[in-house]
Amino acid sequence: MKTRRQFIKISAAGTGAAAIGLQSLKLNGFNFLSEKDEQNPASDEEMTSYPTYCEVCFWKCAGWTYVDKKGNIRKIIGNEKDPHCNGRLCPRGTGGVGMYNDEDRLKTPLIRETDPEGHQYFRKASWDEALDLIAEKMDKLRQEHGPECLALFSHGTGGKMLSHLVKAFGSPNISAPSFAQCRGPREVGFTATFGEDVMSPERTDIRDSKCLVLIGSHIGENMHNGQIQEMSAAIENGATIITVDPRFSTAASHSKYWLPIKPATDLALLLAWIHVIIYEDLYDKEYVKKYAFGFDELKEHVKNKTPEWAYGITTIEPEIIRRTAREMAAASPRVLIHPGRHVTWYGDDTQRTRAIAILNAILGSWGRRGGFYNPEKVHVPNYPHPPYPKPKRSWKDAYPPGKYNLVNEVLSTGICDATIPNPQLDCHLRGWIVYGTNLMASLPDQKKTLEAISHLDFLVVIDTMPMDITSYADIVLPECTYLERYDSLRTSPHREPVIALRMPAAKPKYDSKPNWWIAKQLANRLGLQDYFQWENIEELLDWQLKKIGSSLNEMKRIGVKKYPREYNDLYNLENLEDFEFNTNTGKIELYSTELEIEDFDPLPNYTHHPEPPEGYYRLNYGRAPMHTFSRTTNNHNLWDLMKENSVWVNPKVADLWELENGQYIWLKNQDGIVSSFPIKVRITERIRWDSVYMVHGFGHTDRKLKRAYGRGASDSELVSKVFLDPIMGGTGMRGNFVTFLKEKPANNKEEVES
Ligand SMILES: Nc1nc2c(c(=O)[nH]1)N[C@H]1C(S)=C(S)[C@@H](COP(=O)(O)OP(=O)(O)OC[C@H]3O[C@@H](n4cnc5c(=O)[nH]c(N)nc54)[C@H](O)[C@@H]3O)O[C@H]1N2
Ligand SMILES: Nc1nc2c(c(=O)[nH]1)N[C@H]1C(S)=C(S)[C@@H](COP(=O)(O)OP(=O)(O)OC[C@H]3O[C@@H](n4cnc5c(=O)[nH]c(N)nc54)[C@H](O)[C@@H]3O)O[C@H]1N2
Ligand code: SF4
Ligand SMILES: [Mo]
Repeated sequence: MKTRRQFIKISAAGTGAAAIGLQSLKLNGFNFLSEKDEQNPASDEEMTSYPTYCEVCFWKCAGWTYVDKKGNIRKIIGNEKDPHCNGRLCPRGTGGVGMYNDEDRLKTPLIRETDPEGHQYFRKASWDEALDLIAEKMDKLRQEHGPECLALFSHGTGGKMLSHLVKAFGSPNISAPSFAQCRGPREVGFTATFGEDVMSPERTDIRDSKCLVLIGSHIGENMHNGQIQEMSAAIENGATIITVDPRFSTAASHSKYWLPIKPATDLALLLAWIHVIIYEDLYDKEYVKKYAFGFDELKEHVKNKTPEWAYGITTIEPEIIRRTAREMAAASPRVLIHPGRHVTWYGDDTQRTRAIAILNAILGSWGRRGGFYNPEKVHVPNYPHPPYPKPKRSWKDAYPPGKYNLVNEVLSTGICDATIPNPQLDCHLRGWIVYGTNLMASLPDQKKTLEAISHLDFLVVIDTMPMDITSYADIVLPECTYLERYDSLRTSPHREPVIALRMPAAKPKYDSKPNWWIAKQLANRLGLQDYFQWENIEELLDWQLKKIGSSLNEMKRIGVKKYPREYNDLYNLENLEDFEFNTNTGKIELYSTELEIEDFDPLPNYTHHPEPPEGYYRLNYGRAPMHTFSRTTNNHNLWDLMKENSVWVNPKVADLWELENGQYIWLKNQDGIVSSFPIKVRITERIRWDSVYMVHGFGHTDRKLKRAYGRGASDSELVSKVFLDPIMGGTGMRGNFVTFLKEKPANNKEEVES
């Protein structure tokens, strides 16, 4: 591997920013935070509020940013009209101000330079200089290799403008880690069954559900706002919660049944549930008769998948499997087996989510109240522009023809594959723009990501913070935070079609700029100005809003606007209306013809996954309520609430290894990779003896993140082994195993700063 690009640490200056007092309040058992600004008692009347929607995670709750007379952002509160949040933000949304006043932010454009001794460093540059250089590199790539050799990684709202630029440039290679590293298998599995995907926010009618089954989904730690509020409402209304999780999660503690399943065996449980529901005659016969295809094949398929069979695999007792199946059937059709969100676990994830979809189908929950509702969104017209050029090649050329036919988004890991030169390919990707995604934390197998990076002609990173990925960039562009900019309208699907506006509450700090300006500036330099014919984003937004009966002025006043449903009923199958599903048979495919055509199992089968070797434990990871991935660990408001992660260890295991609570240890995985930093031991019964657990997003390697650097360990660096989903290329990441090191190993890469 070439080592041309040295890891450069971005320097930061500045002093500490004023802390905002955060006060915890309990909402139906889940911790929410309300903000209490103790330093400045300014009342709401003395402040001006501006509409926004949150960018701390991808639930995008709409809210109001309050600014005092001196222009300081004082607080963010939820917008009552918004169905994503109903007026309440989660701790991260409230603490979002910390993203704005983080003194470690990127402050100016940076360009990589090499001194005469070969030492590489970043030099501050003007915007003109940085944009000229990027345009020059993009143009060279276009001339010499074709525009398809460019890739964009983007996660977050601002990526839309960059995507528009990259499509205009002529490349189809636009990807987010939220597909192949997150919800991809679910979308492919549900589409194969119902002809439609689950979407974000999920179309789950949790609030009206009488029985909610969570398989892994750790709602409560996974803080997707609307879901938590709805789950609290369902619990208050007496819904039965069944949680399947090897760990005693927050959701498990609110459940009637907790099934502490042996990791990696959920498909056996799902097949046994389907068996019980069919063979005890508990399924929704009318619904299945009217809508489903392949019931007889399914019945035959699960004939021997008895609870006794599943017990041997899952360790869940047959009686519990039967009882929970009957609970679901008793609630049918107001039952919801949640499809999950981060579902890239073991590589058979599309088949596992297929089994979830099938279970929902035979219980008649799709299109019914308390099951899956039928979402709608507002269609906002695009500002007129010439058609995009038709790309001649794509990332898929890195694979044999026909591979991943069922994939309708771009695989992030596929971009890496298509960047590493391959003799069978006439072109490989040579330039990356990375917008709002910290690839070192979000992609598994860091060695492969680094290899791909080493083959690039150029790497541009657009971020707000000096993160792990910025250190590998040739050019770094500092974006202003979501509180300092306009963005595209939020048009996510929901029960009622709804739009939300984000507008700046303050001027961009330092020399940072918004994504739309960056995209337009690059377009001007690349001869693509016809794709950006508006002067500024206000003009674009006002034009779009007027086309849908609103205006920028109106939206500045109200922030959120709801529209009537246009196309279909919310519960479109409630009364067993005629309906043609978007599948080959026009039916809900219990037996998938689409998978059969592609030579995959048309009905899901249980497959056994590797077990940890002697002395190793399965590395399990997840979320903490007060952090989002790797993006919030340096946010002083949220850092105050949780400064580092810990590794959860079962007391039996702790005894065996003579580990003590609070002791710092290093983790080593099956490939000999040792965590860069030590992590604190947390001894708890809440984790099984065969696994350990840690919160994702910690263990930052850039010293300029003054709070986050070296705090806790990174699960991402220990996920070196990937179990690829053969159907859609998702990266199963839960088949990694770790052991404990009490001493810092010699030659460990990083040291902890005190
Ligand atoms: N606070 C906060 N909330 C977030 C996010 C965040 O960063 N911070 N991110 C958001 C995003 S993008 C996503 S995708 C979601 C992710 O949230 P989820 O979709 O809920 O996450 P998962 O990773 O699927 O689930 C983690 C749970 O799976 C359990 N688990 C591990 N192995 C197994 C197994 O083999 N079987 C079963 N049944 N369970 C297992 C773990 O113990 C853990 O409790 O969270 C969202 N919400
Ligand atoms: N090992 C492991 N890998 C995972 C997961 C896991 O739990 N464990 N989770 C997976 C899941 S579910 C998902 S969805 C993905 C998430 O993957 P990512 O979306 O890549 O998540 P982050 O690590 O938070 O990276 C976000 C980056 O965006 C930057 N950023 C924040 N706001 C802005 C902004 O306004 N503008 C710009 N330009 N940049 C901004 C942040 O500083 C940070 O560098 O990761 C996946 N990968
Ligand atoms: S759930 Fe929390 S972090 Fe996510 S968008 Fe809503 S308020 Fe922001
Ligand atoms: Mo995700």
